[in-house]
Amino acid sequence: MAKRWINDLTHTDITPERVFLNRRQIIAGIGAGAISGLAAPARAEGLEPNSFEEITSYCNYYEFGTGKEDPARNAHMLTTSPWTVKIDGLVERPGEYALAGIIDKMTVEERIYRFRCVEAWSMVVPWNGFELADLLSMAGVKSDAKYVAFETALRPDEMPGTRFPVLDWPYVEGLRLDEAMHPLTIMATGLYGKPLPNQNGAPLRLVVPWKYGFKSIKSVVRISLTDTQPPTSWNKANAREYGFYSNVNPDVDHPRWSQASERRIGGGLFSRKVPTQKFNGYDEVASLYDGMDLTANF
Ligand SMILES: Nc1nc2c(c(=O)[nH]1)N[C@H]1C(S)=C(S)[C@@H](COP(=O)(O)O)O[C@H]1N2
Ligand SMILES: [Mo]
Repeated sequence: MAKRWINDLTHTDITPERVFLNRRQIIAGIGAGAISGLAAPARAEGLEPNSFEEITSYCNYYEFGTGKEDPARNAHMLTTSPWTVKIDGLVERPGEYALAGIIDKMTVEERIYRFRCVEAWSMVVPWNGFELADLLSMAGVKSDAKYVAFETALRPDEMPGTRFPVLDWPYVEGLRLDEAMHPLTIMATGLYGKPLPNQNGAPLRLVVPWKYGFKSIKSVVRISLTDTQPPTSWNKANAREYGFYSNVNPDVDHPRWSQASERRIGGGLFSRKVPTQKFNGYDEVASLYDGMDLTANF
């Protein structure tokens, strides 16, 4: 069992959306020179979250189209209730788990994470949800399990993007078991204290804040414990560009773009590029990769 991480953020650490907007207007009013000398803080908790509007209007969710604005336009078509998650493979208690029942058993907490996409941009999102470790413990991980495989819903009637072979549907992702059990790995059920908008992966999506955005699979319907490394959608689509690990790493460039810096989405003054931090600044995950060549295992 991974050691439990105690989240010291409380609800009051999350700036209410309205207050935050006002504060940003105030910040925008002061001279740029006054704050331009500040280096970006290491931890997402120290960064100003993106607005609800930014987080929900600039998305990636190819089941609803490949444009960044397509998910906001189309994802309302997805029926998210009732929702069941099949948990199977190397678990003691496999089954179809009703999401409503799962949430009753979990401690829902709000956390702010710096969440990055692969195209060298980033947002800071106040997610709420629960640790994946708690969900896996509920199902009972067998001792021979080594990986966790995830699968998104595939409903061509509700997901117009899946009528085109842009990816090999359904969208799939995977984590090594120790990554999955790490307390920073959560299943998000909401953001800004509201239910998760469909375009952000309602009703249940993975968030792995030290990895590139595509690892954080949306609208999860199946979680399987396996003893072999599961396939992942972007690796299947282009193995040279997308590896299994996909840890945020400024030292390993994507073949088509630098990954040394990132642009914060939105926020005027904050939209300048900032240096990317290894593991997105979450140094506590570094030991998961001790002895591994992260250039080969990108
Ligand atoms: N099922 C599914 N999950 C997905 C994707 C997708 O296309 N389909 N896109 C991924 C990518 S590339 C990113 S950057 C993040 C974006 O999450 P956000 O739109 O909530 O910011 O979702 C990831 N999860
Ligand atoms: Mo992405």
